Amino acid sequence: MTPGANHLAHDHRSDDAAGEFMADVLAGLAQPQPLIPPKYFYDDTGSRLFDRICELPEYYPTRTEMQILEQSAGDIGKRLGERIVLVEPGSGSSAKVSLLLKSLHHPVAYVPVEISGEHMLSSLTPLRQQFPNVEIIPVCADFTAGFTIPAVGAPVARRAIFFPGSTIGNFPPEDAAALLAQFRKLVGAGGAIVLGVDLHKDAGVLEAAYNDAAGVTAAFNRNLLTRMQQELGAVLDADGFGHRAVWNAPESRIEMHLVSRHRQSIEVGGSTFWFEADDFIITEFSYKYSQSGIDALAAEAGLRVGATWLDTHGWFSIQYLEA
Ligand code: AVI
Repeated sequence: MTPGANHLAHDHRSDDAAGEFMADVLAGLAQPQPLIPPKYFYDDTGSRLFDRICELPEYYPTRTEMQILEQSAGDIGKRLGERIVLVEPGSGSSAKVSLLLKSLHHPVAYVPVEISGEHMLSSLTPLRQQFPNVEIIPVCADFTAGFTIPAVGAPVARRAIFFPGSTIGNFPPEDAAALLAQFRKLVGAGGAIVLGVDLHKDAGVLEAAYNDAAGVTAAFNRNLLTRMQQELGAVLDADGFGHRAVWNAPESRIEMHLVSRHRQSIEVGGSTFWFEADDFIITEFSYKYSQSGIDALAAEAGLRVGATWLDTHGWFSIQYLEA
């Protein structure tokens, strides 16, 4: 491809992404209860803030899942078997996968799939050094929009998806089942999904995890408004919105809100949206599951739970789903 064509292709892609962001913001703010999808948190700034969230003392999911992986990667590796292609949708900084790759028997390839290309690429160098015999094939894509697993050089026994971090919890249950069904089709018959799922627990522990004392989650939430200013030309006062995270017990989910501190407007894409004091925009759902809820979700996606690993408190789980 000529440099000119390359430049053009890139421009089209960013135009599409900006167009989709604008369309989702306009549709979301026009709802009776305004709501913007959480996937727009993750530009480079948002991805770096999320990495900081994972280190916070209140945010138990990351270290708890790491603990399970450290203890059980050998068992998970045995289940997965030899000559695996391991695909990680929404790989971020690929921090957890090395624990799993280490325990696999002659893995063939690792395919990280990430919307934020720069963040993903910079994190792959140490992985390439650690696993020189594993083909590492990054895919820059929004995994929710569908993607294909690239061809690999060596013979493959099984395709598996690694979806840690309870990212599945950021999808409403019907969308979560549809996403798992899409993963089932990607791995094909005999394939597997290694899924991290956050579990029900004390509401105080849950709310503290999303309202950290250092204010990193608040900055992560408000970064969405900054993106709207910078990328969509929105006219708004980001400091006019506060961060709130609440446990919604009947719906079994944490909700993140941006709460208007006073009467104000957001102007974007030729429309004006008014907010009174205490009106809010929902920016994220983070569903928490029971084991029976996970079994039902898997069944809806045409999968079955072959094994489950837990941490010592029973706060988090890794599920082995068979296609
Ligand atoms: C990525 N996802 C699983 C995180 C969660 O816990 O729902 C996103 C997050 N939002 C606030 N803190 C972390």
